[in-house]
Amino acid sequence: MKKNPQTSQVAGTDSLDKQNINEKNKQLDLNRSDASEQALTTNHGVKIADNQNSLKSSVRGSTLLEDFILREKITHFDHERIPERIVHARGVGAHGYFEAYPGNEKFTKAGFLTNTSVQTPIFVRFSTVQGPRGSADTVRDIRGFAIKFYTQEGNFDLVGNNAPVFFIQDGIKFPDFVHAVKPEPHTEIPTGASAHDTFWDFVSLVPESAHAVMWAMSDRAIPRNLRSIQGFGVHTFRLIDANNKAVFVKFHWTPKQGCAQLVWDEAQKLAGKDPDFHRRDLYEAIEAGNYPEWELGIQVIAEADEMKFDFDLLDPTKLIPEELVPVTPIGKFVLNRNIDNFFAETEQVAFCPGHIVPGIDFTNDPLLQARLFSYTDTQLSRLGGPNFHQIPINKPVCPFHNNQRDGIHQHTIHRGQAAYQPNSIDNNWPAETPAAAENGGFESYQERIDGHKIRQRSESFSDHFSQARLYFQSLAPHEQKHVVDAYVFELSKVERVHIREREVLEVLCNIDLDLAQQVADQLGIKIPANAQKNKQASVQTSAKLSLEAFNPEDIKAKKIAVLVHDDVNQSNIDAIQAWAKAEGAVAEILTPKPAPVLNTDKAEVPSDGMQKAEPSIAYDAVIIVDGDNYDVAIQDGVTKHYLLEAYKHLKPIVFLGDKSQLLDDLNLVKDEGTLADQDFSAVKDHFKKLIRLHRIWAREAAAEAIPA
Ligand code: HDE
Repeated sequence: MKKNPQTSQVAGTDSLDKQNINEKNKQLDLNRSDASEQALTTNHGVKIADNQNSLKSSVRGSTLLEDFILREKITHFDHERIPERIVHARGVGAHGYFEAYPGNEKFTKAGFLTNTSVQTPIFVRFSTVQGPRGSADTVRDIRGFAIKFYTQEGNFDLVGNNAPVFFIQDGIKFPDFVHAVKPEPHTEIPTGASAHDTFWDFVSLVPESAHAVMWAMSDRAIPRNLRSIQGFGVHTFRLIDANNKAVFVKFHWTPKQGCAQLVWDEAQKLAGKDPDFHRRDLYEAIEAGNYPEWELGIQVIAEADEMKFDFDLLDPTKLIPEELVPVTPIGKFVLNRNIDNFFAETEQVAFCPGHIVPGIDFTNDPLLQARLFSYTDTQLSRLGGPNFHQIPINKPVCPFHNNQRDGIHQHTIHRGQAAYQPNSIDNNWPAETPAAAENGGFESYQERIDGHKIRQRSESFSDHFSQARLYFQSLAPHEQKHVVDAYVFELSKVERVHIREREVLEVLCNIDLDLAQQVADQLGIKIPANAQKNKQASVQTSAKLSLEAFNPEDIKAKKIAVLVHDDVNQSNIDAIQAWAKAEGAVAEILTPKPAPVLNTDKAEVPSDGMQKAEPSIAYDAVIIVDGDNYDVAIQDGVTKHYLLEAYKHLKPIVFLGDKSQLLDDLNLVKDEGTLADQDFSAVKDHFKKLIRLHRIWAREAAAEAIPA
């Protein structure tokens, strides 16, 4: 993963005003330390003559306490770790920019959403929820998708997930939910998995979790890479225009790259063979100039329509079907620069849903309300004190001044005698800004509140099952099958039979009897004849809930494994490489050993990696190239396993020339995704279409016969 110096600069920003981006870069530059050609010193600037030996009383004598160089080095090392995030500990980040589309003034006065001539710098952090910092990327889990917008009016943090709904309705249940899903306290098992008793105990007792659990059991929770996930703000927010008129909104972000998922066997294998699979993919795509891009959109609901749905807008376990309220695109964002240092940027970035700017406001969603407190509070212990906003990755690009002073790790040297307000010594500076739109002072939306103090859940939050069914019924048949498989897999890991039964009989039966029956049959659970069907949602299916609605237009950055052996046909290799280059895809020549192979003219074909070390699970499609070498290929267990595994994982495979015989010799059932021809050029268009569609779903039954 060598860094390309060209892409470490911001690219793709030519057309627009770069002022904002440059400001953030300048700010980060001030804090970057590049030590090449610099002397090694202590933290206080003393040049070090010997960094290999501590100071001793004689060559074989005891170490001296006076060795301030040794003590400083060891002391710093002893304190290198900070607490990892309680949830979302495993993450990966990148820099980029946001551009607003024209016409958003009708919704909001927020400058970064209305000024189309500015590129607003952003930092994005993707994460899994359950696993610790060192856990695997490809586990079954919801993905966090947090965006920090460094706007001219302050930082706006949109801290979302790749599912539009959450597991609980009220923040007071969050510690319970997290304790249940995290590794169990007596063993600290399992890492990066929800397939264990405490998770299923909790969710089977808390039916409001039914909808989000369905998302977690679906293919959404095993994304192929992070470039191909959607993002959702989950809660309903408010946008406020220049006349202080408010609308309700749900935020959506949709990948231009399309959506794509792993198959479960592949996800599990990747967790072992390349636990950094998603991290590596994002880094390499950005280094190669394949900048991932998302469109930011909103579902807009007029204040007068707040009560018109058969669910409550304040309930975070509900989505708004796009058939009822379409998504209006309001801008796009691009990730185009990798981090320089994981700790300084990705680990120290501090998001908070409470970071909003004029033109955006909260609603009374009780989950959101608890989040507003939690995130800043957690940074006090993670980042060690109240000045974490001064850490370069968290610092706003706009000026910020107030009378907050001192505290651990204060970096600013505040000038002046008056650190209070009102003051006459400094003319009352820093001064308040009146709230009118043209001035820019923040003003909370003046929502009318009239009620009794009460600990109670609104009756309008009480339907927990109809949207879970809406989601299940909106999935394509292969996606539904994966949901069934996921419930069976997870519940098979639950040791207590009563928990399995409760989930099937009291949750799944209420969602969809057909789903419940399929899971029950495999677990050996009997469903009583009088099992209830729950009420249906007003919308029965919603097209944009299936991943099938998000196929990409092209095959940019898709990875193709090209299997070769000695005496390979060079002309097909040339055709493959020219085609991949033209399509922006990545074709890698994989050889039996790291050394080059020879083509039929005895010229060397360089290796991009060896088949044993670059498994099929890391690629989107496979080609095996022809040559005078069938006997070698059919004897090569690694190559045979490669093809069988790619077939099992439903990938398009091209068998060139003599290699078409492998289809019979490996007992593979021919289908739309097994292409055989003499000439790569003859199959390339069909191959491209299959890669774009990502998997050969029709092969699933045949693939079950292939050993994992
Ligand atoms: Fe979080 N969440 N959360 N969460 N969350 C954290 O903040 C919390 C919730 C989400 O990349 C923590 O800095 C509470 C919903 C993301 O740094 C913590 C509640 C959604 C990230 C916290 C929720 C999220 C976090 C852990 C219920 C989707 C990673 C460390 C009231 C809309 C951000 C930290 C990053 C992180 C609390 C519910 C998304 C403990 C109390 C709903 C993407 O403060």
